[in-house]
Amino acid sequence: MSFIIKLNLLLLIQVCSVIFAQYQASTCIGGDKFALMNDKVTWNDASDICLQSSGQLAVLNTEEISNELVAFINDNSLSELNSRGFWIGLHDRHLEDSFEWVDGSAVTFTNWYGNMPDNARKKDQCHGQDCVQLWKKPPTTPLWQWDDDYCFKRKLFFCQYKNTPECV
Ligand SMILES: [Ca+2]
Repeated sequence: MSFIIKLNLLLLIQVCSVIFAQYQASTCIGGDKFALMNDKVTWNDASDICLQSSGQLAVLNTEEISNELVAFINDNSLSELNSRGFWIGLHDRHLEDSFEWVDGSAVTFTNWYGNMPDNARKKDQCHGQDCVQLWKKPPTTPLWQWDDDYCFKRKLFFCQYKNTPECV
């Protein structure tokens, strides 16, 4: 009996550590929770991790959401964790140069950096760059904008949890 209790307790601790170790910082924007996750992973893995925890890769489909997330990054010096960028839920994997949000919402607001997207093919002749990161260049500017990058690159990422009770 006590063995089973101990086993259950061990499982509970393991499950809890998985749930609670996932993100290192979060903020509420418009009733949704945006959480910076712990792992540097490919865009596909980032999307899967968000889905598995009942969320989605962050959808920054309005200027207000975009500005608030950038302010959160700057106010908390999150760039010190990764100065090159964070995966967000935007991609053109289905049709080149036809960008779509992971939740299907319309791409009306955009925040591309300089001459991006450029679908550079240097490291992937077949697909080019089909996944979008929130990017800061040069590293000293507080301005974060969108850049298409190779989906296989491993980056930190933001998950979005809609209508989270703690944010309502
Ligand atoms: Ca592309």
